[in-house]
Amino acid sequence: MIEQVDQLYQEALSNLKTAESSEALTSWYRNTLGTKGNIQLLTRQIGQLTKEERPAFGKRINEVKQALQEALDARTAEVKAVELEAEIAGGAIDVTLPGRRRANGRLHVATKTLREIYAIWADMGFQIYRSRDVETDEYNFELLNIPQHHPARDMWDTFHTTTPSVILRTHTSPGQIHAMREYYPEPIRVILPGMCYRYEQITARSEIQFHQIEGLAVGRDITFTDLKGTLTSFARRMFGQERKVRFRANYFPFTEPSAEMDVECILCNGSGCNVCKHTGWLEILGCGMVHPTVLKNGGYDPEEYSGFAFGMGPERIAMLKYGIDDIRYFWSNDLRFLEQF
Ligand code: FA5
Repeated sequence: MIEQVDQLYQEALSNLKTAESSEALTSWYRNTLGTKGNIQLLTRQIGQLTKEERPAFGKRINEVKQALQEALDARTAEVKAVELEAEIAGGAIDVTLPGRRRANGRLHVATKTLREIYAIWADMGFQIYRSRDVETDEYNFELLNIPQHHPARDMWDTFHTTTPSVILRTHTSPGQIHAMREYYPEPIRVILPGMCYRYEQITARSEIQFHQIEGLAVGRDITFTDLKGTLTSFARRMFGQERKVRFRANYFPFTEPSAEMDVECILCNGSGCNVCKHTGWLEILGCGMVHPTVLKNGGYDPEEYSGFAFGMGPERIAMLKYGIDDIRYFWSNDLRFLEQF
């Protein structure tokens, strides 16, 4: 069988000399040294030899494999050099072709909107207060005047952790309690931005994860007039000085009285369209005077102090501002959407 090895070796060497392209070398390798090549097939026949014949056969096969590999390397270098020369001689490079533009990164539309909102509130003297995403039931509900049995809990279903009473916050409002407990007895003007989580059906208007920006002002003699003036000023800075706003009575357990604020529809200027459902108004936030129980839970005496709070959804605001018709675009990572902002 050693003669067969030698014969294969000679044949392979002479075939190699006739291979004149990279493709021909690849196919030579496949037929000779590859896993289904001739040398490999012959190696598998070692089982037919006697125990005494096997070492000499194995040794010769290994020598031949090594020699063929070296011959292949040398031939590859020759062929590559010829191919390169042919390529250079074959055609000049067209340096007038325009280059490919490098794709620039940019801020996500949600981040842009958040920063725009931060800037307006900073201008009005509100500082950013960061609060946690993972909350206890006590902060997310109870201290905000929503006890265990309260039906208002149905408005905010959430995700629970394996630790009892530890949940993902459904709104940024628990940050009000953290801020009050930290700042008492100082007056407070803060905004509390961050992610919120709700266990609810995903639709064109609702996600299970979205940003909110909460606002809180606490001090002496703060009235509903302050709330209206401050929020109106915010809306005009955000949507244009001529923009009309209105307040509608609403219910939140942690504010009393409570309201929702609408701005005149940005798309139809109040004349009625599909986006505003032909009302001429768009809801942008919930607000109200901080409930005495919540003030007390934050450490402030409601006889001496009062305050207002509000909560808005920046993604919904961006949807209105840029005419985005589906909130699911925000987190689907589609560059065709993201590159528009
Ligand atoms: C609240 O979450 C109250 N904590 C707001 C508040 C704060 C009222 C302080 C009074 C005082 P609401 O559930 O309406 O309220 O949510 C507030 C805003 O969050 C909505 O106006 C909307 O813009 C946004 N939002 C609520 N749910 C979703 C959702 N599933 N997807 C996207 N945005 C949402």
